[in-house]
Amino acid sequence: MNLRIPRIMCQVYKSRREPLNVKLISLAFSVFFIVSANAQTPKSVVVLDVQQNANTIFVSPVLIYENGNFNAPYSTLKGETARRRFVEKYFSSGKNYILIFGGGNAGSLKIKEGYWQDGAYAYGELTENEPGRIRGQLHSLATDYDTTARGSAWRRSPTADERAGAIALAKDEYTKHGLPANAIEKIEVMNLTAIDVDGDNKAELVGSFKVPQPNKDKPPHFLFLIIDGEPGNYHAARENYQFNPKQAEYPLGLEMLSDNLDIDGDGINEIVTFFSGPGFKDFYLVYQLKNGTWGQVYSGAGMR
Ligand SMILES: [Ca+2]
Ligand SMILES: [Ca+2]
Repeated sequence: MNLRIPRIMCQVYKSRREPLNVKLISLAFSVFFIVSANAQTPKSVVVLDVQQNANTIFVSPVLIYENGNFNAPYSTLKGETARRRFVEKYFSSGKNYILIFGGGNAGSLKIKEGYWQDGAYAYGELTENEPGRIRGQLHSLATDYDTTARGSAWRRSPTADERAGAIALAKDEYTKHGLPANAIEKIEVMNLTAIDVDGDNKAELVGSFKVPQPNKDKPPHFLFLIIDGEPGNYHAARENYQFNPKQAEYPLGLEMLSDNLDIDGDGINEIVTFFSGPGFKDFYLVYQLKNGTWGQVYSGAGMR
């Protein structure tokens, strides 16, 4: 209760000193809001990252999609206020979200408690049909945008052929980056997941690879790939090669799949990935397929 009083006071204070041009801008936004409410694409979608460690469900904000733009969930320039308002709006106890696993509806996520004091995050509860699917290093997503009408939704481990083809492609990419063959032979698959971003029931692959340096205490060469095509005829539809030789404290550069989700409602799922940073701060990227090319449409620092 005591948190609400200053917020209301703040709003009253703000409205008293609003100049005319601010009122005109807000009127323009109101008109736009009415128009866009009739469009097929959602006007505002929140996307959350979901992890499970033991019985703890940890939720953190990835982005808000609004009026065609992928935006940070809140401004970090406005200090605690913006962060607190985000948590009060989206992480209030009892709020429900649609859990996304494999690009589609996988049950629901209920917020147990949200925190803004030292970051924006929440703990939650899953009421999914198959609990335990997001255990271990896997992440999933949650959203307030109803995805039940979507086509095929699945996410699986690769077949032996898919795995062999993906590793062969990753080795080729490492060769292009100048790594010697004897180093590339030490390649490790950190994660390789088959998903279906376009609903044609044919798999696309998302892979995270590592080639260690001879001295294992030194930072490895990381490679993230979105892979298109058929086993034996794969190509890298998107690549992120990361080698940070001076970095020593944590594995900065390992980019992993969170999940895929059609955020903008155009029928093709965007791919959401995360980098783990220090202090459990994650950094998120979103890739979108447009005109046959996977472009990066969003990057956001962990909102902690
Ligand atoms: Ca597909
Ligand atoms: Ca889309």
